[in-house]
Amino acid sequence: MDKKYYITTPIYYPSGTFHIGHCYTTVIADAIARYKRSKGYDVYFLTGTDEHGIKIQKKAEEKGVTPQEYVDAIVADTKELWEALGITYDKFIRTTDDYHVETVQKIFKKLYDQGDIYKGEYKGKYCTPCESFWTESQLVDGKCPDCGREVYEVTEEAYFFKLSKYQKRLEEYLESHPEFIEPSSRKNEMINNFIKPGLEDLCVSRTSFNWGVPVTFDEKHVVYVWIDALSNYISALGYLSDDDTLFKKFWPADLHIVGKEIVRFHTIIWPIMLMALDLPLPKKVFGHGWLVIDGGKISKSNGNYRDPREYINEYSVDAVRYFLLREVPFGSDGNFTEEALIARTNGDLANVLGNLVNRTIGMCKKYFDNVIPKQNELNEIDNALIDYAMELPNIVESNIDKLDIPAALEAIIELFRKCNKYIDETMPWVLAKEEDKTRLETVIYNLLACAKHGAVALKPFLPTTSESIFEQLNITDENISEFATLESGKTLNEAKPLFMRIDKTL
Ligand code: ME8
Repeated sequence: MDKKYYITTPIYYPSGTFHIGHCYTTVIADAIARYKRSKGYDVYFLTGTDEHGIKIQKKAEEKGVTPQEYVDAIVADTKELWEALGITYDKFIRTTDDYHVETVQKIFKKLYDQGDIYKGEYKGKYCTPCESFWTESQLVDGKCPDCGREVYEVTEEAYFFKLSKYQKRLEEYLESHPEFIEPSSRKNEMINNFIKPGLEDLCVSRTSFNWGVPVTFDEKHVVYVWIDALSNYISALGYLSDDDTLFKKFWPADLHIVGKEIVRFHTIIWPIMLMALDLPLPKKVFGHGWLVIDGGKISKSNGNYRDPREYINEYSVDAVRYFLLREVPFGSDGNFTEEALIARTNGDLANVLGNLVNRTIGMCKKYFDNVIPKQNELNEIDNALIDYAMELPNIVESNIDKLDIPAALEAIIELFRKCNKYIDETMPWVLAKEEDKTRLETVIYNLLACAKHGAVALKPFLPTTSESIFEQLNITDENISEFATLESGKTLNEAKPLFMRIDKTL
């Protein structure tokens, strides 16, 4: 079996503080990376920032700082946010890193030398106040999509990348690799809306601003957007550098997770770039939906912005991670509201998971002085619960393989639900009263063991919670190939509430 796994998020524009929507992609990628590591894969998880372009240049000018100073501050802040969210990336790439700039220059030159990039004229619409170029299709009612003002026809010397030359090869590839774009609805959209009508060559350089990677053989030009941005996935691994060990080991990527609006660039421009460079294509591009508030994408310009760290501080990192991983059916859009975050935390985390662990450890203290009891003879009710706990890793795995993280989490919470029901059915307080010690031991043992199985399954998704359960159970080993691995006679640690019920009216 191929035991390496290369997973990436998009590289983010550092054009302001990040919002909960950016956290969505990153937390999903982190959970998958952690899961694959737990399955013994050698994982390489890449994230980073996409730092060039006219927008960044203008923002820096507005602030009276250099573009580099401007992005440095945001990148430092971003890294803090990822730390607060428990993101375990292996590398953080910045497109202003020297090695990336050099690789982009080499790629651009290579494509130029082999005739895939050529010099031409860019004709487009220009908005003077915004200093932005737009294509016809980006305009809104023929006006600038940013400020709504008139735009003017301009002509500028530019380099173009011959997408058209590779159209047929791309179509054939998509036909023969149905797993390449997921969900499949996005694949159909790409083929029918963008590829079939005919690919136009792509403008890949600009002369009207200079905050970008300079074209080595024509210094007026800087590389424009996608060749710079997409190359990050291979420059991060040392492609075309003196040391390409990581590239040889990890390329092609196993999974690029991207938002739906950039699926097009990752499934048309990126595969064509790789074909032109004679490199294998990534195994899968998954296009997820957006987190929306009242139907609008969360963003500063939409006015529905709050710093994700406020939620982390108020509700805990795992409450935020859980919400992001569980709430939105993967692939679709999902609504983000603080009410929904609170409802998820109170419902699944406090009432089901937290309550079960707390009750179980509390009963062990009450009836057995905190010492793990023996597991005696099992009956039908026990076996039904144990069978589910033993099946859980397979259910989680098959859902992760489909990238259906909400379903994987639902299956884990279901174990805790079943345990709460098991308590109602077995009524340990009655067993205690009737002094049926043998049965009481078994019931409490099974509940403790289920808490362990649940904690192991939760680990990639809610690492802090999982660790806390392990600590309370006084265990470090994760052997779950058998059910009854807890050591009878061992003392538990003090019970600690995992999630407090949030009583807050918004
Ligand atoms: O597109 N909900 O950067 P970006 C869910 N630099 N996802 C969201 C979101 C929301 N409300 N808002 C943003 C770029 N995202 C390029 C990528 S890759 C070679 C270059 C997601 O900062 C968005 O869908 O605008 C995208 O996947 C990611 O954040 C980065 O967006």
